Formats: sequence, structure tokens, C-alpha cells
Amino acid sequence: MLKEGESLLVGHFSDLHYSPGNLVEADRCFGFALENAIASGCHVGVVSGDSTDHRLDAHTPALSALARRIHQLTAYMPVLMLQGTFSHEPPGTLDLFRLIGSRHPVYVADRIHQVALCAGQFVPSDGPVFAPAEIDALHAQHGMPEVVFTCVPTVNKAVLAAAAGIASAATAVGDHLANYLAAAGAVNRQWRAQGVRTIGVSHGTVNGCQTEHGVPMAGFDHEFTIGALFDAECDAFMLGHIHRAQQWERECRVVAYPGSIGRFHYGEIGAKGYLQWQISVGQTTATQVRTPARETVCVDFDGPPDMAKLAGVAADAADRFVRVRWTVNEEHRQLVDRDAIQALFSASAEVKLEARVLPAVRSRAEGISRAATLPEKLGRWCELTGVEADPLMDSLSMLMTLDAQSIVDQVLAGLSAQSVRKEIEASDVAVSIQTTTPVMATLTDMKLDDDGPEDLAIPATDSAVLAADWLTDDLFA
Ligand SMILES: [Mn+2]
Repeated sequence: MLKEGESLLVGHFSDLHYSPGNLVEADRCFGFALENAIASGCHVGVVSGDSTDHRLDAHTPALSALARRIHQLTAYMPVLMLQGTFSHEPPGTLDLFRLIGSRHPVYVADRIHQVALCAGQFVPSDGPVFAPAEIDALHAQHGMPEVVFTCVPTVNKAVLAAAAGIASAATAVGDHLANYLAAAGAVNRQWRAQGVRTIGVSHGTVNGCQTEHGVPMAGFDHEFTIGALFDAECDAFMLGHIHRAQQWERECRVVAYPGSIGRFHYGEIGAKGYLQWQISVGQTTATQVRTPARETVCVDFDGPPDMAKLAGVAADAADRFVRVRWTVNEEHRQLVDRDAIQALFSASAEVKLEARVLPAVRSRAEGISRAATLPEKLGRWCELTGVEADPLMDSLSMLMTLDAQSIVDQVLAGLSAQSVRKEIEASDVAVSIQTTTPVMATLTDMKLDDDGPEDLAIPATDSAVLAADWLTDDLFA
């Protein structure tokens, strides 16, 4: 397959996410990528997981489109497909693909193991790594392999949780994988010493990598550290799962994610593509080849959309996929003219409008509903509004215990007692009488309820003086 001294050229595709919803994007991008890989003379194709987006029925056009593409690729090169995330690629999904190789085979890696490519044939290890006896047998039967793959498909945390205990399952995954990669590293060193290229293929999260939304993944529950991956001693380590292309290099060995083949979600940053790997023992490079992934434009407003700004965005958004998001208070939701926004982007491929309406939550007296009795509620209200509670509490208990007549009598008794005191300061009060008399007139003319007294029985001579108290003092204070 390879001429002496020629580098191995590998087309590495990942996260194809074929599904009815993604079919157009996935097939345009994967179609472009594999045709480019064929034209570039790639020797081997690798799909590092998430070929499908979710469980697909056999009659789904997306499944046959994917099968057709893989079949197309195998006319030119052997293909290794790795099991990805179970929710995207339910176990067993890839089994069918073993049957669709044309001139070259499709090899499905769905367990942790090593596999050698010898004259276009895949020869797997029985256990997790090639045993010395297997290596000897392989040499005897097939000669020197072109490349040896170390395959680490998605691991089932549930199985690990049963073995390691639920609490430590998350970090145990990382520990177990690190141990495995180190063991594989010892075997890979032997292959390298014999001049055989080594490639790792896996699907998972590298601690410290960056997602397609620009978020760094940092934590202890991620599958790999970058150091553990380099410990596998592979010339090339081909990763899937993270949709953003990125790579790391150490001593001419490279670990890389090609990212997803297309742009399946709004807000994904970075170019999309596949990786063209050029691999010689001790010298590896990975180069991204861009796919014609759709272009998205995302505009977010904290408040109603700014139509002038949107008009500016729209001028540049023909044939692009546009998402406009805004956040408004409930009372302002009518301010947004969806039709006008749609009209602005009539030349765009898609306009997605996402409104986030903040419900009007008015807390007039927080915690008042939790108070059990009326006095407690009143006390809470006084606390919240900064009103002195004692006089109100007295009035409330009066309302709760006395009838209307008794209350009136009591109030009047209190008022006459005050009026005696007030007369002593008559000169001051006289001013108040002048200004307040007209108001007093309306007060005294007011009719009370039928069962109450017709008029406030206040002696005419006192009424003006009383009026001063009623109106200058806070009745409820
Ligand atoms: Mn994925």
C-alpha cells in the first residue's frame, strides 16, 4: 500500500451526527470531506465516533446516506469506525457497517483493544493490547503492519460504577484509562522500534480542551489528561467527541480533535473540517481541511431587539443561518415586531427568533403570606414598610375585639382628653383652625354606615379644635 519511506496519509473525520434534522449539513460536509480525502490520496479513513446523532431506524434516509458515503470511501481505502457516545450512537449501530466495505473493509472498533493494518487487512488483538505471542504470529502471517491502532471507544460508566462504586466512577474512568494507555504505550514503543506507525483513536473529553462554544473543559471527571494520551506513545492520537478542532504536540507526536464535520448548532465557533494526517514514525502533522459548513450569525439583545443594528447585520447575512435572541420584561413583549425582523432577514437561509420573556414578579410584601395570623401579617407589613407597629397593633386588636360603637366612643374619649391639653396651646392651634375648617366640613358631613351613628356627636365648639388634631396628626401613627 505504501511506497518505501512514504508517510501514511490518514483522513480523520469525526462527529458526523447523521440524522433527519442534520442530513443536509452532515452529508454536504462529509461528502466534501471524503471526496477531498480520496482526491488527496489518503491511505486510510478513520471516523472517531458519533457517526449518527441518535438512534436511527433502518428506513431513515439519513442512515442510508451515511452508509452510501462510507461505501464510497471504501472503494479507495480501508476505514476504521469507532464507537462514540451511546446516546448518539447506540451500541450496535455500527455493526451494519462491517458489511458495506467495497474494495476495502470497514473495521468497527467497539471495545478497548489494538488492531494492526496489514496489507489492507485489519488484524485485532484478543485482549486489550497485543500479547508478545500475538505479535510474533502477526509477523509470521502478515509481515510488518503498516500501522497499529490503539482503540479506546466510549467506555460505559455504568459498568465501571458497578466495579468501582458510584462515587468514584467518574474519576475512576480517568484512572483506568490512564493505566490502559500507559500499558498500550509499552507495546507501542516496541512497534515503533520496529518502524511501525502507531495511531490512537478515542472518543472522549480531554481535560483542559475547549468546546465549540469556547468553554474550557476543566474538572476531574473527564476521560483523559493530555499527558495520559501522550503516554500511549502513539505517533498520532485521533480524538472525537468535542466539536471544536484543536491539537497538541509533543516531541513530534500529535493529539488532535478534528471537531464536528459540520456546524450543527448555533453559536459554535471555529472552522469546521476534517484532519489530514501525515504520519511517519517519529514525525507527525495534522492539517485541517475545511468543509463547507453552514455559516451562522447569532445576535443577542438584553432588552428589545435594536432594529437599526439588526438591519446592519441583515445586510451581511444573505444565505447564512441567523439566530436573534432577546430578553424582555413581560410588559415590553409587545414592543417586538417579529414580522419586521423576519422581513429584514428574508435573504438569509434561516431566521430563528428566540424570545426570553421575564415574568413580572412583584413582591409587595415578601413573606407576608407565610405569616399565620392577621397580627403577624400586620407586623411583617410594618417591618417591610418601616411603619411603627405598636399603634397599628392597638388599633387592630380594637377592631378585632370591639364593636363599632365602642370603638367610636373610645376614640372620642381619647380625642376630648387631647383637646383639653391642646387648648393650652390655643394660639398655635388657632392658625390650624383657619386652614383646616373647609376640610373639616366635609369630614363631619360624611355619613357612616346605617348601623353607625348618623353624625359624629362632637360638640360644635370642640369640633374645630378636634379637626386640628385629626388632620395634623397621622391618624394611624
Ligand atoms: Mn459528537
